[in-house]
Amino acid sequence: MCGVAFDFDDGNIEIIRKPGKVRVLEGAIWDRQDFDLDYKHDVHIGIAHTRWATHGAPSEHNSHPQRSNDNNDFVVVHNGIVTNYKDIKQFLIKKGYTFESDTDTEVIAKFANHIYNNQPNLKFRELVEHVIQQLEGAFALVFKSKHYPGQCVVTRRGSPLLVGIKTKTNLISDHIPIIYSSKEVKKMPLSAKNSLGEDRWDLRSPLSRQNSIQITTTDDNEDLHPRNGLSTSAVVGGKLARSQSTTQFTPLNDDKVVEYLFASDASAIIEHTNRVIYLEDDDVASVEEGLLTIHRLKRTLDDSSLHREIITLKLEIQQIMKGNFNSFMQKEIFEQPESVINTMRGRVNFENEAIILGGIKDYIPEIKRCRRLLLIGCGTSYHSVIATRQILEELTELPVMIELASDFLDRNTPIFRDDVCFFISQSGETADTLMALRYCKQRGALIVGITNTVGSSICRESHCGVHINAGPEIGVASTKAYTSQFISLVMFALVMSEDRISQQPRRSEIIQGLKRLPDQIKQVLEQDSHVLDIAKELYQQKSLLLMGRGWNYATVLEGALKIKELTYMHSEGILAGELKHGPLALIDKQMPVIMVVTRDPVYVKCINALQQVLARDSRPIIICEDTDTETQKYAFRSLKIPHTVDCLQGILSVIPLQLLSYHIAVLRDCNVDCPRNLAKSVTVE
Ligand code: UD2
Ligand code: MG
Repeated sequence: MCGVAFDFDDGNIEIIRKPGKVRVLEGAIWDRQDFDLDYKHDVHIGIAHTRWATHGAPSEHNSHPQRSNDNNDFVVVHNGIVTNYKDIKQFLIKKGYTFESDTDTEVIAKFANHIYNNQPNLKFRELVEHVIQQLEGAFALVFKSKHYPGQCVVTRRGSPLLVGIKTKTNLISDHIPIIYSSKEVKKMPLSAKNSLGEDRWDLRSPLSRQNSIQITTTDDNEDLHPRNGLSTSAVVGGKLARSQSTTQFTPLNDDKVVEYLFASDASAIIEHTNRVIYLEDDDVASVEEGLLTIHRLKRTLDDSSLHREIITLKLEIQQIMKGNFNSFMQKEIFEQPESVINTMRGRVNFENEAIILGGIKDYIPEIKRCRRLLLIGCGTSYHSVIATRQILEELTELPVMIELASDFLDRNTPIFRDDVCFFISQSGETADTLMALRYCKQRGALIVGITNTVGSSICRESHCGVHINAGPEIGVASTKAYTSQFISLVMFALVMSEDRISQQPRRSEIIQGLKRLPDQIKQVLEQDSHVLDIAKELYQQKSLLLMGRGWNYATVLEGALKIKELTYMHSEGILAGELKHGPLALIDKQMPVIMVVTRDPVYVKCINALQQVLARDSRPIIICEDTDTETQKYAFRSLKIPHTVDCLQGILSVIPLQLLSYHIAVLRDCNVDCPRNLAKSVTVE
């Protein structure tokens, strides 16, 4: 989905949007006869957006820029998610506003308009400050308004945003001071009326006075933010105004044309300029009369720097798209501390330990009455259901069947009206899974989707579902989608057990475990160089066996799949309990074995299997808990992971295997992002 908004020569703002690819949008722009693309503006502001659908189906109305009204008084593009948009929407609906999209972003544009109607004297930047005081969640925003011609205001919180500066000449300064407002903009409760019956937004407070601070200190060097391919951008171009204050920089000579480019990611602007400023949370940057200023509402204790540095990027586009990573897969593995947060964002409340899955909330009573749960997927998605089956059984107290979609169809499995069937697919287009979905739907079962792609076939054809919100996954081998599917299913189990008093301690333990996960994932990722060392010892092998049981069985299956698909090496995930029934015959001194042993109820059984392997002279690589020195003694090499709640341990134990498969693939010279014979979304049977 994509769209642009730009200044029309009559002073209005024109918006063109398309649900499809950028190419389609470009075609639509050229096709328009009613405006002159060669018209020369002194100052021009255009804003544009491309994104994955996250709110509602892909359509023109759900594309950005979103607007305040038919006149396009305020237009905005947004990356991120506003978690309290429903409250704001409710407030605005009471005020008589009507909505045309399913997005969270539309409330931002409408809210800006609402504030403007009450306080037309505010500066554009101040108005935006009022808006963001009400927003919860994550955002990078670019605003443009008919009421503030030639101006553009941008801001961020939690989502990346940078300013590119393009001039023909050198800049005098290599930083921009931050201007702190002395006046606080207070967050108001979102009730339509206060006790006097007046509009609470009718603040009519005097304009906030500027307090500019111009002491400079050294700033922390900002690293490039690896991002997920979304891009928001705005281009502001124009002549620099004569009045120059010390808070702005100016090009050195007469050629005073400067262009500002706001974007979520350097890859969006690198072809125009390599000079950028990375904005920080709650920075509000605005361009007015060709001058860029950066404001913050108030100075807090953590505001160590008084300016934002202008950085010169030295990277190629490809490199920037992948951040500092060599491939998308590697980038996606390292994104997991953030992607798991995105999966939980707005859903898990760690304070009161409540979970809300908005997409299935209304169906929970029906699901609770079902006679069994079926979870159906292929490949990695199937492994996510193996990983969570036990916690689902424990917390739902329902029979849980798990199925590979193709096999499920082959068997013509009986399905009943009181079955609840889950379909798990990253792309939402997996052909086998989709056909299994249709098969179950025909038989009257309730259909629940777990997908990463809004508007996908599975999403559309399911009765309800959960978007895992892991962000686009480009590498063919799934990594962050797996951990996010895993968490989504755990969240579902938690929702199902919400009112069982006996399960409260268990739920509480899991929710606290979820809270620690992002940091623990970071700790596992820190082992990367150690994993590389192990990969160097393994990459010339023909075969690799992985063993585990209980909570870690899914991990060894998923690890083996990653190794197969990326390195073309034979690899097998073996249930440690099955060892004596065949696989033990494979074990000797030469056969590389990886075992996952964590301290959970099957620990002793795992140690047992380990002993049998050791008795055949094997030199196992063991993935175990960092504090478990006992098990480490048996290991030829060990990969240490932090301890977490049993049902979440698989999220931490799979990551070393993702890294291992990645490194082995690189060492074997395989194309990591596009393994041979495989496609990202398998849309054929
Ligand atoms: C919604 C918004 C989210 C955020 C949040 C705030 C969307 C897509 N999501 O998230 O961005 O604003 O509300 O509370 O607008 N669905 C299916 N099949 C699937 C997956 C989802 O039918 O495979 C349906 C689901 O039943 C729901 C809708 O799609 O009606 C959105 O699902 P979600 O998981 O994104 O919902 P939620 O409430 O977490
Ligand atoms: Mg649906």
